[in-house]
Amino acid sequence: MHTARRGLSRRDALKLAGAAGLAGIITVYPGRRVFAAADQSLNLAVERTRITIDGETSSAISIGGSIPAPTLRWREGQEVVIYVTNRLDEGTSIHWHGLLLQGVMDGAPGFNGFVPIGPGETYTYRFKLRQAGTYWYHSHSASQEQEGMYGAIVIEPAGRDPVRADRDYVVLLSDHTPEDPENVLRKLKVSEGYYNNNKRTLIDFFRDARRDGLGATINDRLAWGEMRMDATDLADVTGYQFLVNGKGPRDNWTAVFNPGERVRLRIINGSAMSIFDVRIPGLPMTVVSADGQNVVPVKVDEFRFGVGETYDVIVMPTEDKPFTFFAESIDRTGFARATIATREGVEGDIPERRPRAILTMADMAMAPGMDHGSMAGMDHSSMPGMDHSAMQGMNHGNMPGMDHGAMQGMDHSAMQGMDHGNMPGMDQGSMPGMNQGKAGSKDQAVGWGDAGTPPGAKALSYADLKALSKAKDLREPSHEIEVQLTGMMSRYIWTLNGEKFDEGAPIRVAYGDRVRIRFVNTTMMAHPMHLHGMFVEIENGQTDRMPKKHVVLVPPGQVTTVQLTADEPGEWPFHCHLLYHMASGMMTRFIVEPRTASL
Ligand SMILES: [Cu+2]
Repeated sequence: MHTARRGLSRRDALKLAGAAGLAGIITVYPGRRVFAAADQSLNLAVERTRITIDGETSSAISIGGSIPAPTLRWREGQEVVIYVTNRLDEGTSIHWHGLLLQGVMDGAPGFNGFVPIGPGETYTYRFKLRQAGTYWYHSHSASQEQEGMYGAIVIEPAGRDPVRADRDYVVLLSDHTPEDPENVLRKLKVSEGYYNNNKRTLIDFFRDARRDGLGATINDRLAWGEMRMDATDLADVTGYQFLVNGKGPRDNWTAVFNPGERVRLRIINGSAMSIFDVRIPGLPMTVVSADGQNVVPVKVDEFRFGVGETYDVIVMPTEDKPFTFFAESIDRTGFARATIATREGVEGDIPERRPRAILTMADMAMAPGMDHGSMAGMDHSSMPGMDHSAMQGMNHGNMPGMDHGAMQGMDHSAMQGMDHGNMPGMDQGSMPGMNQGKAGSKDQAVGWGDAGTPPGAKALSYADLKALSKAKDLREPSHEIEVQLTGMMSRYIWTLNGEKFDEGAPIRVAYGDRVRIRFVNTTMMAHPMHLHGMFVEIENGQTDRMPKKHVVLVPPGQVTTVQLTADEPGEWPFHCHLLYHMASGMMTRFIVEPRTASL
């Protein structure tokens, strides 16, 4: 078992599962704990603790004594029993993210009759595992997830695993703030820009231009400031430490391999608020599973990783050298890092950091049928047919006092109609970093879609995901449910269809219905939309093999459609998985009513 200290080879995992026999409930966290209970049960205590990341210690909450919580290794078909004891002085809960189960076992307070587990109480979860794959579990109470309450779930298939691997590692990404999460939310509500240090210089430019009397010739409704949203708010909380399996970049979690082995990485985004761009320079990743569901293998160099999503990838390092697993948060305030090497204690190069993507008006103009009326503070009349010609009359020759230095990173792609040829006297040479609209330029990434992927490199797109097996329900959806992702960033209110949680009507479908859900993102942020209890299938052109997912990352200003067979009765949480968005109201009830109820 030379590999067991840090990771668990597939063979070892199977051996352990075998040793447990019918009981079969195994929890393993590399290097920390292995328990195999003979009585098919497992005890997990929730308690306050301290966590030390890269030498810095702060407050946290653990499940089962560690952060992340112990990896639960189970087998499809087993019935598992988990006793969760709350040693906090507040209510808690554990939600089994992505698992198909009875509503009350889903662990979301206020849904399906589940009530918070009170201080000192023990709650017994019991459910049969009806699926295989990579999932995770986390608190669904207050902001406890942000404080460390998350762990991985690995369910081995009952039959043969179509994915072959010599090594099997969980790579759980998370974000940790040394600050009290309740404080974070309070500050966000006071001022949405509190954590946004990357103020965009285009705003300054327009402001200055107005101050200098040029405003009359500029359609100032173009300025982002008018939208009461900050164009750089790809993420709205920063100051995070980004972790891999609980370790900061300096502590450097390491996965060990022998050259030539197939290494399976079960990558989970267990962050509260952080969307990442993930890559392993020099090591292509073959995506074999998304959100726990097998897909036709697709080879990529990188992928954008929404909160709550999971991807299993296979890597096959043949050289005896360290590779760096690198996950940059999309606001580029930091990164999570780990190492894949033939031994502990070595490290690979830290790749060059990429520029932050700047959202453009093009991002906002993408959404057909977008309800512009719901975009608070924005002058919608100027949006759909944005009149760039209004800028052509701008007399650039009269801009002697214009501070070109302030134009670094200015996004000209939003000004495509602007005739640069009419700008005599404008010293283009003094505008470093200026991007004349070439998306993907090295200097400045433009638009949500641009992760700064270098030419020739392949970034995963949802369109690439194709389910390994054919869908069971091929009916056309009988009706469509529109879910607008809405918000008022100036007051840090995030909503669905313009209404805060439990202010609007829940979504109701009948058991057995086949429906389409149409997500219309009217905001400037991406929202990873998560449905409990069921998988949705993304309408990505894969006809009878649409990928099944439990989290769908809906880009800013865009529309994403999914289909769903409502085959799990209950009252399921349906929410944005960005923790503070959910906490501020971006959640609803998705009710699957038994047929009898409608008679
Ligand atoms: Cu959100």
